[in-house]
Amino acid sequence: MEGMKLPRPPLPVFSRRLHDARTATAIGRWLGLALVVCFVTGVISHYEQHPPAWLANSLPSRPSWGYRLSQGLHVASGIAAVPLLLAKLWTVYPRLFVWPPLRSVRHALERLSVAVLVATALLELFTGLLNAAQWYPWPFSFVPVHFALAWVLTGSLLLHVAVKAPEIRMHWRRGSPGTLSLPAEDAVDRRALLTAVGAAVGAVTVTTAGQSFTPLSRLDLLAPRHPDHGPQALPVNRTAVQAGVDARTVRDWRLRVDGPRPYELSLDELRELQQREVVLPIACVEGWSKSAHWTGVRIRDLLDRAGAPPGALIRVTSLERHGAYRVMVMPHTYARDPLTLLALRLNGEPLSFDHGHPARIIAPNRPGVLQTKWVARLEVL
Ligand SMILES: Nc1nc2c(c(=O)[nH]1)N[C@H]1C(S)=C(S)[C@@H](COP(=O)(O)O)O[C@H]1N2
Ligand SMILES: [Mo]
Repeated sequence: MEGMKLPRPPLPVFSRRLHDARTATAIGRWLGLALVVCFVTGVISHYEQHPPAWLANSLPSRPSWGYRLSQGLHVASGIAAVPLLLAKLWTVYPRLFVWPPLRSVRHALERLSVAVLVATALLELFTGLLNAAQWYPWPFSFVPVHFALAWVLTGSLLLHVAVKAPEIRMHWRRGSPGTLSLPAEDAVDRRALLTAVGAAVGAVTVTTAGQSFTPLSRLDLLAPRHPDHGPQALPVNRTAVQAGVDARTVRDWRLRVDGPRPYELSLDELRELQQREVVLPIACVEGWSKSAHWTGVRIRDLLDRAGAPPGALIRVTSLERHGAYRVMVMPHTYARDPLTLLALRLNGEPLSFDHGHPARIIAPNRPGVLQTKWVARLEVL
């Protein structure tokens, strides 16, 4: 492009203050950390819900709080990334106006990769936030798009860090070689900016983390869910009315267990079997979690009675007619775990319709979407 001197249009002019590499690096490393935590926990969540064939019957059922922790971190790191991303974009946006806009092929590729990085980061955080609010105002299906964008985002982030490695190294710490040439009087402003960004991250975290981290539930002001709000002290995602389940639908309800020795049981017969009590959380993929006391029959006991082989994969079907979570497949690791119940009671009362009356699944270390409500049938596959 040598010799092609374009006249500079009247673009805005920026003084260097805080639009510099030191500020970008200081914010960028926290943003990078948040995005990496978000990516790793997101991949964990995705493979728990859609395991590849080799994992399908061997996902671990312990620790029982594992999914709650990983999904809590996923949503918290995603929320924390929002103010970090905004601050980072503010710091670097003058580069949008560099002149000439493309200096070389390398420069063009670098700008293109930054454009992809910024676009996917904004889209990923935005769709994730709206998902946590259970609002899906777009024509595409959330899960595959959010998952695919996560890989594009992570790939372009790695590329960006690789391209910028020399600059990052120069500005990593106060006193790094690159920071020595910066005007000393800017350091005060930079510290003020970083403190403000830190305060913003702290504020959004503290006012939302309570949706899954119950010690903070009283500060849970901004999260779309409050862990204490709901029938039987537990939130509800899909209500019985939404699922089309009511007293009429369950009047002749019997649990059907299909295996080498198939059988059926009424609710009264289920209540006569040995009851167990467990304390396990519902950990919703949309970001809220809450522990509860569940009473019911061990899935393992029901399967033994049907003559199921110990390593069998189990299919659970809800009496709900439609809905993405009507059918669930359970690896033997969960089906054989003594904590996994067909629950009949919740927090000392019979299950309400909204929580899955007459019977629902509760298993350790599983996403909420797989804790099937209104169970009608267990099948040994
Ligand atoms: N049959 C059926 N079971 C279901 C669902 C559903 O839509 N249909 N929603 C799931 C989701 S997304 C969650 S988070 C939990 C919530 O359980 P709760 O409403 O008892 O808190 O139920 C799960 N079980
Ligand atoms: Mo959920």
